[in-house]
Amino acid sequence: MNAPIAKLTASAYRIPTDAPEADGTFQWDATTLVLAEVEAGGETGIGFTYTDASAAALIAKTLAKAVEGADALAPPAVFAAMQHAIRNIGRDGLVAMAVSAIDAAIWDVKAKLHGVALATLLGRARDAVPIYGSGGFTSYDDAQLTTQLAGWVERDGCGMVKMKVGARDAADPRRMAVARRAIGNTAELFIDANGALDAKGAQRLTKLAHDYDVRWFEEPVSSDDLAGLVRVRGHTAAPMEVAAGEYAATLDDVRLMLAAGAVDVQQADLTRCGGVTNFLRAAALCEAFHTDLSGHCAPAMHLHAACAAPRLRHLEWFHDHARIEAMLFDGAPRPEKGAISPDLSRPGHGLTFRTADAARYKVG
Ligand code: SMN
Ligand code: MG
Repeated sequence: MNAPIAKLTASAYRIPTDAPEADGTFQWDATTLVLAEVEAGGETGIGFTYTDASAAALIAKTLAKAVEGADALAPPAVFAAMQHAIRNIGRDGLVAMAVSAIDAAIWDVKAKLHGVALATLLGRARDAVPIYGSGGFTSYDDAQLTTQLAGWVERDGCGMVKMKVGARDAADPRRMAVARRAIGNTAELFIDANGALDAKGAQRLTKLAHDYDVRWFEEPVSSDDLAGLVRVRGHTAAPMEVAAGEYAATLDDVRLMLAAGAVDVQQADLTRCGGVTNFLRAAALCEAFHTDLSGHCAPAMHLHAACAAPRLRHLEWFHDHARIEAMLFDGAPRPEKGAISPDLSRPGHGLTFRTADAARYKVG
């Protein structure tokens, strides 16, 4: 049995944020979603990533040539064909994101052709995945920070929330105090510096963060600086953990981070690291290194693979992405008691793109 891929298409949508947003090293006022659609055996599968709209052209013009005609029931073989096709245009960044969206769409169509939920096809290790609310942007005032973080704990039942730090050193202790007041003493507080600090600056912030019982310090220094992450991890006392990995585009990126001992918890983003195929391989690497894995952003794309991944600790309920996925996809997951779970009665990812609602945001 096989199901040749009849068509691969792509489109892009730029959705304004609901308020100006910033972290330690970047600011933005819109998010672009790039959607890949694969037709095979009379079914359509979808996958998406958050990146520049130019990825849509890369998918429809360049990668479609490698994918069309290949067997949708053999996602790892299509993945290998895509890797072969991109050798001379660069494998990371935008290209890895385009490949990730296509790979996720192929797994979706495969599960639909088998008439089962993707989590069922992959093989479930769990039925639900804990989420942590994520936002707490450095552009927010204290009232915005309080409302957003408290909402995740009180409305969605999250046991963990993450805020951004590192934009203005002097403001961070006050902002962490505001966050801790907003979420009470039970929920865990995470911070993410997006690589804004050097190792000494991170050490200073680590000491201050202990006063607010911060449990997770993400990208204290640049993820390119594995030695710096190792240093920060060395002076970070339990229960605070160091995490990084959101830019990993290949298994080697994940392996090098794990082998360096750079993190307590490895992060990987299915929409950047090579789709469902490579996310599960990254999960196997984490298992081999006895390290937990956390899925970065795009919760609706991660959910089914996260149910299948060993040592999966949690998924990131990132404000921009949770908002966009609820706006534009029927079947987008909804938090319940701090977790999300797949609807196993819907084949594939269980997501349907609301084309008409998305039309006003279309940019490619
Ligand atoms: C992040 C994700 C997506 C856009 C900007 C920043 C971030 C995170 O580093 O981990 O949420
Ligand atoms: Mg981050």
